[in-house]
Amino acid sequence: MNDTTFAVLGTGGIGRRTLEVSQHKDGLTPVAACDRHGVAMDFDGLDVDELLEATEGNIDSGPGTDGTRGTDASRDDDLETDGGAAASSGVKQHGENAGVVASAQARPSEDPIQEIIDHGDAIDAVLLALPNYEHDFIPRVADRFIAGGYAGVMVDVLKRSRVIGMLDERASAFEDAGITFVCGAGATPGFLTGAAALAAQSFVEVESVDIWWGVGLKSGYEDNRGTVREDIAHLPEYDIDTARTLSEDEIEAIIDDHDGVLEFDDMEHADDVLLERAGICDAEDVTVGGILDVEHDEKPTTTTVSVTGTTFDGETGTNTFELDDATSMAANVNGPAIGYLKTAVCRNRAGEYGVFGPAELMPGF
Ligand code: CWL
Repeated sequence: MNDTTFAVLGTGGIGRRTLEVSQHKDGLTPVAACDRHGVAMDFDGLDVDELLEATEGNIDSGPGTDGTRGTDASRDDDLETDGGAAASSGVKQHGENAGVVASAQARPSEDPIQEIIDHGDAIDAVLLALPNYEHDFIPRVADRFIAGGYAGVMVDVLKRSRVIGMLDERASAFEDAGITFVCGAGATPGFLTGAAALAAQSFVEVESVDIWWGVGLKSGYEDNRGTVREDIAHLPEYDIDTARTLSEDEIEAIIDDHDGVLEFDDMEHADDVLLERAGICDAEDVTVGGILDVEHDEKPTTTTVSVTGTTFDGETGTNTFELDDATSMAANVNGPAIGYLKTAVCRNRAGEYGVFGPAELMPGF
């Protein structure tokens, strides 16, 4: 595969770890990274070490710097939920992540996403590592790329089922634009959805797919505040709107109420619609749940995909796929995101455009 240039939108935990993982992969050159304050761009390849070092340590998280959970409310909200269109005030709020502009390679920008779109000819793939507190945020960012004449790959790591339909509505617009869009390409949906598609191959009829994840996030907590907030939105007492407005102190109190261990059942994760659109089972036969432990780095439970079905010769069985407890969420989200990105670039170069899910493509390595 020829060299692939890519950009990362969002430099929170996912954006930064994707840049880091890409350093271990052949043929990938990160050329742009942005957050809501600014953009770093270098078409000879970003200096990822410098960028990570500069952005990793610049968080004025007050009480968080001693390793306890901090109180910086904006830590992982790397782009405003207006699609990046609003001009940032340029004034750093107390406790706010200085973000990408802390890197010597970056400069402030009024509209970082537009700058990336304007250089789209030199960018093979864009990874959307954005918070999805508003369901239409990623679709609206995609609209901007379509409007700006981008013709390449877009990959997101979104979670919610309802967003897939919004992207499907844009399928013909992506096709006309020459965009190959892979949606839900993280761990779940993503890696585990793809694993379910493989596990289903023994069967002619799939009865159920159950995804059960375990995540330990003690040292990774700071990096994953956005993810934790999105997870809280899945608790029965909350929804996406109430979770978005919680202060960091309120999030901390919720976590403390649960002694640091949050269990989630029946999450609205897009694995269901993505397996249905791949023809594997009905969305209603898919469940996603898991346990998040922010007091330990060890996984509280083994991440397992269980696919139950019947074979052509009348047997009923359950195929399982497990992740090792030693593999981190960062490895299991960002590895697959890059794998799907690589495959999507091949598809795009072959002239295949539109919307694809993780159960329809085999990720590259
Ligand atoms: O979708 C995500 O953001 C991650 C998801 C949850 C914590 N919010 C679970 C990720 C599963 C990773 C499984 C593993 O590393 O074993």
